[in-house]
Amino acid sequence: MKLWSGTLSPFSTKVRIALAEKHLQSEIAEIPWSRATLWGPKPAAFLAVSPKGEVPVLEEAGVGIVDSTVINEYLEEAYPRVPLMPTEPLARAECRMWEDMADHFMASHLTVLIREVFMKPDGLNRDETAVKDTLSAYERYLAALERKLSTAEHLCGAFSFADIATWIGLAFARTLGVSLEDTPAIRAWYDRLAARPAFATEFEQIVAAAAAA
Ligand SMILES: N[C@@H](CCC(=O)N[C@@H](CS)C(=O)NCC(=O)O)C(=O)O
Repeated sequence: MKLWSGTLSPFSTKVRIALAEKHLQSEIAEIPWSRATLWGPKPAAFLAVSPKGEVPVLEEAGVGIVDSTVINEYLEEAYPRVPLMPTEPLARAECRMWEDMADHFMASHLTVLIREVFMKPDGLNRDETAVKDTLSAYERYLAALERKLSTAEHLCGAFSFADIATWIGLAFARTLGVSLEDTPAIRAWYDRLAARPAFATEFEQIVAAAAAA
């Protein structure tokens, strides 16, 4: 197995954590990111399997699988020994819903914080309205998560892909102004997951890569 991945890509991190939690080995091919040039260079071998030019892509037996959710569902079907999805239909729907919500926040809202906060560390020319609207969107999302995690240890039964995707989205968002101070159930769940070796290792690598970017 080969994973085309970016250390600073939350979508790639979803797959890297899933591989580690499932105790699966994969060759990692890194697509770099820098403040100056963003994603790239992108080698021809990568573009050949990634029509959108996006990470992550998992190559297995000559097939290139694109999209973090599709990759993780493939891993679940091909390597079920350590399950990361529930089996009961309603719990599976709930799992997919939270993962989709996490993906939506990464694609639509985290990107605003990256553009306005991470890329403008001195605050110059920052679009404060966009930041305020984004933080309001996170507040509504966190309220729903807090309600769920006040009565459950995980998002859909046992530890799952939904927890992985939600955690990594919040891990990035927290470094850019989203606070978990007023959401104790999320905070406790966040800290429990952060203590898992796969999460701790990934987070260390992300912090180091962000500092160097
Ligand atoms: N829906 C995709 C989204 C993947 C995605 O947006 N990847 C970003 C990095 S986080 C990317 O590779 N961007 C490349 C570019 O903008 O050039 C997934 O879940 O894998």
